[in-house]
Amino acid sequence: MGGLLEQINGPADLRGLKREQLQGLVKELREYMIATVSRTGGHLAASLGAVELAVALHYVLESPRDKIIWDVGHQAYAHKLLTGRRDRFETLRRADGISGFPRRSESEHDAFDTGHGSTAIAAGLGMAKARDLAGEDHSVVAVVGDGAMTGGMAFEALNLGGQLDTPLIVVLNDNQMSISPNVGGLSAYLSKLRLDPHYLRAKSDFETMASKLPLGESILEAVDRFKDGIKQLLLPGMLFEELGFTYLGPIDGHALPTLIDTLRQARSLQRPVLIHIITQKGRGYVPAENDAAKWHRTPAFDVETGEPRNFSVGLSYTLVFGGSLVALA
Ligand SMILES: Cc1ncc(C[n+]2csc(CCOP(=O)(O)OP(=O)(O)O)c2C)c(N)n1
Repeated sequence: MGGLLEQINGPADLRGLKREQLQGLVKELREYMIATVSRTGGHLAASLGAVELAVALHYVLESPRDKIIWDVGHQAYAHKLLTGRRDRFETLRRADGISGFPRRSESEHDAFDTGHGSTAIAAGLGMAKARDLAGEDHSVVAVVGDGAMTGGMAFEALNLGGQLDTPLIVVLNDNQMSISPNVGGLSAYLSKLRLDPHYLRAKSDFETMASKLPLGESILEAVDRFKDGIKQLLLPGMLFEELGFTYLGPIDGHALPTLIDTLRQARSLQRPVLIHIITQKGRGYVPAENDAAKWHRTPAFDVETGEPRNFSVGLSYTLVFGGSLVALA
């Protein structure tokens, strides 16, 4: 381990670092994660892709006052390492060890117990509403993958969240993968946002132009009609905007300064915001970058070759559970 990670025993230590130190911390986190998971096995690829995000979130927010909810929770290893579980990380997914997913019983920084996908926005919405009722003002952030975003509960929560109009930040972590490559209409829509630079240029051109037009009544009406007519075609993120979220993005989810600035901007808006970040699943470990589906969840492996380690781990929970179900059937 290098010099930075061993100084981080909680998010407050991270916030004490200078901005220019964060990139070094990101590197150490990836190395630590790869070395440990090579012995324990676990969900490596998704967590490797969310290292900068975890660092940026804990740099900008003040957990546990602010709430961070990781959808599924399999991408939260960096979050675990930054929130006082570095020394116990070696016990990952073992009996009496730390869980592979966020657990409130494990840390005050785990805002919600996860495992099942597509729940984070709904949970975040509940926490945001509870905050409002209690007269508090902390931030609530739900991190959702593009795979989990296709689940019905995620859409139900977006549908309500935009209308409640209370501060809630959704980070859409778009790595183009579910366990395997993502499919379907939402996936195609996100690709369009990602790949077509015209969307981005059109958005800023339109905003500049609209702000320069003279403010006569008829012109304003015309602008409104014009906006309604073309915004569906031109402005990025209109699906989310129409649901009531301010859409920020797409941004590079591995560019720490952009992530930090965008999170601060989102928080200052004090309303429902969706930040669309583009990340690479498996980032920083070449075998996982090359085959993210295989590395979604890995057994213990040899770091040099990427080959599974050849030792018996005995019966798995899944094997026993599946076998019992079959026997009962
Ligand atoms: C309700 C539910 N269905 C299926 C799963 C199995 N599962 C775990 S991770 C995952 C992929 C999630 O993809 P995404 O949200 O894009 O996250 P990524 O792994 O790409 O970071 C799935 C389907 C689950 N955890 N919960």
